[in-house]
Amino acid sequence: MFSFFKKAPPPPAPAAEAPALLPEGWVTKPASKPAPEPAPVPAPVPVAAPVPAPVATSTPTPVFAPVPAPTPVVAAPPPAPVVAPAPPARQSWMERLRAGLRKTGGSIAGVFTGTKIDDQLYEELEEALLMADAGVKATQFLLDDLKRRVKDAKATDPQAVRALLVDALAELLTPLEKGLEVGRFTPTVMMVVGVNGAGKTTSIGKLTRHLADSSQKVLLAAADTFRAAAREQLGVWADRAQVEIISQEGGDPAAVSFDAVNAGRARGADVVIADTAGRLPTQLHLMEELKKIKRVITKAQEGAPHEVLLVVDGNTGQNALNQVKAFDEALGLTGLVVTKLDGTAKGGVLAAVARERPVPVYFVGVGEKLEDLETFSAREFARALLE
Ligand SMILES: Nc1nc2c(ncn2[C@@H]2O[C@H](COP(=O)(O)OP(=O)(O)OP(=O)(O)O)[C@@H](O)[C@H]2O)c(=O)[nH]1
Ligand SMILES: [Mg+2]
Repeated sequence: MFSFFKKAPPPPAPAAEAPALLPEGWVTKPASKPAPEPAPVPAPVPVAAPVPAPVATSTPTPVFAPVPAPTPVVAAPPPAPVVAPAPPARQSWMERLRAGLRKTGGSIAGVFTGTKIDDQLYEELEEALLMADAGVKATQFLLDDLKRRVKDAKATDPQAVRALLVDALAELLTPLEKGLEVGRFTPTVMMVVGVNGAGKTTSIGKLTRHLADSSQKVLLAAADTFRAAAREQLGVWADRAQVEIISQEGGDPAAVSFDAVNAGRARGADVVIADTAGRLPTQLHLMEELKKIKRVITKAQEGAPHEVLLVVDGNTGQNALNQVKAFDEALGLTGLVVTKLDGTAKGGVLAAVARERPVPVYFVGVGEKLEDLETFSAREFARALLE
C-alpha cells in the first residue's frame, strides 16, 4: 500500500499516437487496443565507459527498462486509508512520528479535555494551533472548517470535536500527498536543496538505499563541493547502498552535476541525485549558484531536473514556510522532504504549507537511521499530531 516510490513505465516511444505528456498523478491507462508484442528488452547498456568508482552492484539491468508496461505499474499514492490497519513496520514508524509530534500535539489535544464546546475551547484551540506553527491563515481556515463540521455533525462532546479536527486537518493536508515517481525518464534526475543541516545528505542516503534495494541504478552527484566532509559523508551513503558517486575535489557544483547527469545517461542509471550545499535563501549569490546548477543539468539532459526537492527541518516552524516559498520562487520546487519530526517538531507548519504553498511532501524523516524515512500520509500525520 505504501510503496516508497512509484515506478513509472518509461515514456511511450515517440511512435504514431504516443499520448501526450501524462497528466500529473499520471497513472497510465492500459492501451485499449492490443498492446504491441513485448518489445525486445534493450540490451543492458554496456558499461563501457571508464568508471571512476566501480559499480559494486551486480544487479541485473533496471527492472523496468523500456518494456511497454501493459498495466499501470504503480501503487497509487495512499488515498487516505481511513481505517485500514497499517502494516507493523509502518505502525512502529507512526509511533515514532507520534512521539515526535506529541510535543506539539499534546497542547492541541489538551484543548479537548473539557466537557463543553464553547468559545473558550475554540480560543484555546486557536492558540494551540498557532503555537504548533500552523500559521494565522491555516489556523483560521481550520477553525472555520471545524466549526462547520461541528455544526453539521451536531457534535456535543469535545472529543468528537477533536475527531472532526483530525478530519479537517487530514483534508487540508491531502493535496500534499504525492509519491515520488521514477522510471519515466532515464535517468530521472533529482536535485536536492535546502538550508544548512536540514538533512539533505542523510535523506539522499536513505532514499538511495531504498531505490537501490528496489533494483534502481542510482548515481549520486556530490555537488556540495564546499567541504570535503560533505563529499565524504555522501560517499559513505554511496558505499552503504553500493552505488556510484561522482565527486570532484574543489570542483564547481554545476560542473559536478553536469558530469553526473552525463555519466548517468552513459551508464544507464535510473536515477541521478545531486546533493547540494546548504544555504539560506537570503544568500542571493548562493541561490544564483543553485539556479546555475539547475540550468546546467538541463543542458546535460533536456527536461531535467525532473525533481527539485527541498529538504526542510521539521523543527524550523514557521520559517519552514518561508523556506518553501523562497526556494520555490528561485527553483520551482517539485517536492519536499520534511525531516526531524521525531524531535521537538512543530508539525503544524505543514498545515501552513498546505494552505499557502502546497508543494507535495514526498517523504518525512523521523530519525537518523535508514528506516526513518517514510512516505507522507495526510491522515496518519493528522492522527499522529492530534490523537
Ligand atoms: N533526528 C533526526 N535527525 C536527522 C534527520 N535527518 C537528518 N538528521 C540529522 O541531521 C544532521 C544534519 O544532516 P545532514 O544530512 O548532514 O544535513 P544537510 O542538509 O546535508 O547539511 P549540510 O550539507 O551541512 O547543509 C545529521 O546529524 C543527521 O543525522 C531526522 O529525520 N531526524
Ligand atoms: Mg549535506
